[in-house]
Amino acid sequence: MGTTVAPNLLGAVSEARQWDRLMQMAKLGAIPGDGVNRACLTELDRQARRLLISWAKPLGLSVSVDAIGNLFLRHEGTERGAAPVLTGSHMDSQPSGGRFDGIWGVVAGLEAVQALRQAGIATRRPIEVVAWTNEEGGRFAPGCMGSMAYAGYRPRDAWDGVTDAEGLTFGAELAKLLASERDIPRRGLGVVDGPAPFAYVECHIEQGPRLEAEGFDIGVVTGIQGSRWFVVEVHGRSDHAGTTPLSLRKDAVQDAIRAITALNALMHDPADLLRFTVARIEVSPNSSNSVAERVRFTIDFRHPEKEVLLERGDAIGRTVAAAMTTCTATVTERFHALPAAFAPDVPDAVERAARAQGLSTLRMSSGAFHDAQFMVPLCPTGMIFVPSRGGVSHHPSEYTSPPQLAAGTRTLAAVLEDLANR
Ligand code: HGY
Ligand code: MN
Ligand code: MN
Repeated sequence: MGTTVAPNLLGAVSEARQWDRLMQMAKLGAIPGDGVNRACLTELDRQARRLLISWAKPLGLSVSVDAIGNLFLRHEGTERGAAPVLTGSHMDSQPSGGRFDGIWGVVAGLEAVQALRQAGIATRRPIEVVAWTNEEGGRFAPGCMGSMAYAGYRPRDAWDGVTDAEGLTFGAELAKLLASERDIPRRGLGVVDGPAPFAYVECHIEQGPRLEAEGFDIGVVTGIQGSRWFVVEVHGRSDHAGTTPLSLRKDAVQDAIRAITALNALMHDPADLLRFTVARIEVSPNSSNSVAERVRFTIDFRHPEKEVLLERGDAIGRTVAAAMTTCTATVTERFHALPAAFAPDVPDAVERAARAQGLSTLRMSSGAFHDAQFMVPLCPTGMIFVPSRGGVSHHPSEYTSPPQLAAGTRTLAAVLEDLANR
C-alpha cells in the first residue's frame, strides 16, 4: 500500500493532479479550439494507453488487457479472490470531440484509486479501472464494442470485418494494438471467461444542459435511453449529367433524399423526446457531372421507451423501401441497445456519497449511450455525471471545470470505498 499522505480519502483526491493528467491526455490528438480527435486503435490511442499505464504502474496497480483490447488497472483488495468493483469509461473520442468525454471517467477512476492508496485505506474487494475499447463507434461502427464483448452481448469477433473510411478492418487494427502491447499481461474476456464484477460505476460528463441549467453538482444517473443504429444504402446507376434525361435516370441522391424525408415524418415527435439523426452521407462516384449510383447514409435513432424504439425502428426498412422511385435500397441494423434502468444499489450509493460531501444531486437518465448499459445485466451499475458547460459535447468546446471534475471524483472515491467493502 502507498505511503499514507492524506488525512482522509477525500483530502487525497487531487484536483490539480487530475486536471494535469487530463490536459496531458488532451495533447494526444489535439485539434483547434481545445478539441481532441483520438480514434480507437490508432497510434494516438496507443500513446494514450501507454501514458495511462505510466501513471498506474508507480502506484503498484497491475495492468492487463483482454482479447478486445479493454485495458485494466487493478488495485488489490484484502480478499484477492473477491469479485472486483469495476470503474472506468473510454479513451477514444469523436473526430471533432472534446477533452473530457470518456477520458475523464478513466482518469477519475485512477485518481480515486490513487487517493484510496494514499489515504492508506484498504478495501476488501479489488477495484479495477477499465478503459473500454471503441465506445464512440466513430472509426468503426458500432460503439461500445469493448463492453459488449466483455459482457458477452456479442461475440468478440463479431466486428472483425468492419472497415473504417480507409478500408482498414477492426480485426486487423485490433491485432496491431495487441501486438504493440505484447509486454502487457493478458486476461480473460469478462464474463465470457470469468465471473461478473461485484458492481460497476462510471464517471462521465453529462453531455447535456440540465445540471448546469438547474444548478446541481452531481447527476445521479438512473438509466440510459435506448439506441439503434442503421446504415442505408441506396443503389441507382451512374449516368452522364448532361445527356441523360430525367425519365431514364436511377438517381441515388434523389431517392436518398426521398427516404430521409419519409424517415423524418416517421420519426416526428411533438414531445421532442425522440432523437433521429442522419449525420454521415457518402455519395459515389461523388462527381458533380455524374448521376449518383450509390448513396450510403447512417441513422442514429434513440428513445427512452422500448416500445417506441422497437415500433419506429422496425418501420425504418419499409419506410425506406416505399420512398424508392427508381432505385433499390438495403437497410442494415448495426447497433441495438434497449433502454437500460439501473437498480437502486449504485445510484443510492452515489447520492449518499455526494450528499455526505455537501454536493447537490439530481436523479436523471442519460441521453447519451455508455458502456455502463452493457454492465446492467451483469451487476449493480451506476454513473456519476458532472455538468457540461452549455450542455455542449462531441465538440471541441466541451468543458467542465477542475473543481466540478474533482467533486465527481471525490464522489466516486467514496462510492468505491463503500462498494468495495460490502
Ligand atoms: O453517442 C453517444 O451517445 C456516446 O457519446 N458515444
Ligand atoms: Mn462518452
Ligand atoms: Mn461520446
